[in-house]
Amino acid sequence: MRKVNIYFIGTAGSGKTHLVAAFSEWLDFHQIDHVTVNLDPGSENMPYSPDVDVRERFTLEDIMLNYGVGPNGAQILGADLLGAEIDEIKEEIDEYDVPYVLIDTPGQMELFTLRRSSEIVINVLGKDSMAVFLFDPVISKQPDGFVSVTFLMASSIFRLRIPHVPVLSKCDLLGERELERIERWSEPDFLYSELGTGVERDLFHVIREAGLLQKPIPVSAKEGYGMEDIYDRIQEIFYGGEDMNRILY
Ligand SMILES: Nc1nc2c(ncn2[C@@H]2O[C@H](COP(=O)(O)OP(=O)(O)O)[C@@H](O)[C@H]2O)c(=O)[nH]1
Ligand SMILES: [Mg+2]
Repeated sequence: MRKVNIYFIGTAGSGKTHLVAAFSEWLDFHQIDHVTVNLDPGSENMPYSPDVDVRERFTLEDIMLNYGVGPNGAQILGADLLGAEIDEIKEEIDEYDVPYVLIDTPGQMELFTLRRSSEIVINVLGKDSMAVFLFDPVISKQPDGFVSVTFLMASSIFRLRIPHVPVLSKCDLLGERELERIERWSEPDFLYSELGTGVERDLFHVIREAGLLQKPIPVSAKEGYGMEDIYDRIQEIFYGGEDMNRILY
């Protein structure tokens, strides 16, 4: 069966793990087969039980003990170990004959997006891959924060070279007017008018020219909304006949 790998990527605490749980529940409810994979060796108190879990191979604590490093060193080593173990993780995933693989990535996004092991992971797990990229609402509710997160998404697209679907996570934390304002920032003129001068405006031109100014899908893992919209985007990307080379998000 064709397997689509969906990587959940975003800054620390943006809600990746809870969104994997909520999206998995939504798929269950609609009887759509899938498997959940946790690639974060430091994950604690998870809201779902991953079907495949890197923590069965190593945890951040194991790494700190075995290599005599602190928490930051352990995260970096963990990211590199992931590349070394990914063939075996793939074998575990392949035991499930399902169309969708939901992949929860390490807490700090740069551990996944900027390290070479992520290229290895994506290559090994397969070319039918995409990312759900989370915009944290606490950061994204200021225009300069929104632009900054858009740049983080750009770096992730640039490194991973797979389609990215931007979502605005934890929308239950935003008031109606705050949400409307963020949604309007995908209109270039509106965002431009809200930005300061100088470098903010220069960077704005870069993201607009690159076609990165997108309206993120509003979602809430807590209240369970937005899941259908994510599913629809996945369908469009993989089954909608769009040219994969042309889609970056
Ligand atoms: N209100 C609210 N909080 C959320 C939501 N999703 C996640 N959180 C909270 O945000 C924090 C970080 O979430 P987590 O999924 O662990 O983020 P990760 O580091 O990106 O995996 C946790 O305290 C969650 O309870 C949501 O949809 N709504
Ligand atoms: Mg997490």
